[in-house]
Amino acid sequence: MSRLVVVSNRIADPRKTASGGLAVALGQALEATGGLWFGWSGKVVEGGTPGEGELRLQNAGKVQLATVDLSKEDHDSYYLGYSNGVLWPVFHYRLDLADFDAGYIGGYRRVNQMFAHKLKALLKPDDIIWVHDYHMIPLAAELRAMGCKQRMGFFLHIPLPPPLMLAAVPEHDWLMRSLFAYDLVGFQSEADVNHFARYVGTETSADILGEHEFRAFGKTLQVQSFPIGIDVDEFIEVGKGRESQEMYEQMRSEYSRRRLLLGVERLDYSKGLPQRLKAFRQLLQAYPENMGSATLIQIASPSRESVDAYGALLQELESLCGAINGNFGELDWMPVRYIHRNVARKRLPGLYRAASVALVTPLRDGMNLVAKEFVAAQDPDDPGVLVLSRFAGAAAQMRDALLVNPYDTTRTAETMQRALQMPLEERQRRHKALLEGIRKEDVHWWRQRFLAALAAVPTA
Ligand code: ADQ
Repeated sequence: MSRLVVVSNRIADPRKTASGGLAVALGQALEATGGLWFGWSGKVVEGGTPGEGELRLQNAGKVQLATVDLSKEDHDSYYLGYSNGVLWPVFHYRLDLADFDAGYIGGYRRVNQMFAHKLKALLKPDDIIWVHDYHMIPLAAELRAMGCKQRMGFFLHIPLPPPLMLAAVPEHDWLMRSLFAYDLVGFQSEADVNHFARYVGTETSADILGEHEFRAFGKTLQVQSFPIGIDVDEFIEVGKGRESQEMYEQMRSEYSRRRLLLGVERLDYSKGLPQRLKAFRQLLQAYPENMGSATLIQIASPSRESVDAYGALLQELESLCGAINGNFGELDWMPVRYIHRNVARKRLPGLYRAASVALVTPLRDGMNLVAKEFVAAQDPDDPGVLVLSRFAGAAAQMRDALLVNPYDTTRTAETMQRALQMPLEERQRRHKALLEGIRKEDVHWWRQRFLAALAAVPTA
């Protein structure tokens, strides 16, 4: 069996449960082949030389972890600048938030070249290489330029925007061309695959050989959707643990006379937090029976705070929460509890289970795993209701959620009310269908489908 090599910007030790479902799933695949996981160490070296970083190797059971440090300059241009200041906003349809600084691309190329160079020294001829996400789009092209012939696949965790919007990235030609260095490219949804097909159909001279097969730049490429899932059984197990049970009991006793609505995410403008708070305010205004009862717990963990657009969002959120609590709160009831922190993964299922309603309302999201975790954490006899944005990749699979347009705050408020009032029988029916779906298409299904498709690609 060929060795699996996973490459991603951040890596995780697959033996630590705190790492989450994706790390567990990739860890299992890596362990099966005695694999290698390569990425940035998370360390930024002040005064380090751009394009250089120390490589460290470490064994985690059968898996080898290889990490590289980044110089401050590389971190600023590759990570904060190009990846999170250009690609992230544009790929989430937020051209207004992109920072088209012409200096960033140099760092992005330089770091990808450095990663390719360091990785090449560790590769064996029959390795299978699986590269993840927008930080590393040109990695295969760099490896190929150095003579690497291995099978290479790429998975994009975030959406691919329509061609017109993609073309807002100054280097769109180069980026899309560099995807053709892979043998297989995977996206989260069919919508993303369609955007890719339309882009190569209009902006390149590619031959469309089939629904999933394209030929351009002397290379044939397979493109398919592989919607990512969670490890449902593992998450249910975490939910049975002491920390999760304690969290559940604590929330239930603290909010015994209230109805809980819950949002959990990284603090990111793609997640639709201000729109959600405005919809919640409308819920209180339009349905006054919720006064003194409905409580929104919004957990938003700190993320990328040195990117400008995130600072503005933080301020907007704090001011909205303050205004809602000031206008509607009582001595014994605060409508919004906004917590700018991480919740330990071991406690998360208990928190989900204590909520009557989950608000998963991103403006745009590749998939959104919180929606799936919420479903997995519910008590099937008395489940909570999932309100889900139609702009999350997850909406294509989770049709039994209550789907909303998060920009339409009036109807989102109506839907929140519907969720709060949903009869038990309907909640059970919807939850059962959702749980079946996330079980069938879980993270192992996702990984196996991707790796099987990659192994099946005919290579020259
Ligand atoms: P993210 O944008 O990070 O991921 P998501 O899919 O929701 O979004 O995954 C977040 C994970 O982090 C979940 O497992 C969640 O439990 C955890 N998490 C988030 N906020 C937390 C908090 N405050 N405290 C504790 N845990 C928290 C990107 C893409 C998504 C895509 C995933 C996977 O943006 O669209 O679904 O990758 O492909």
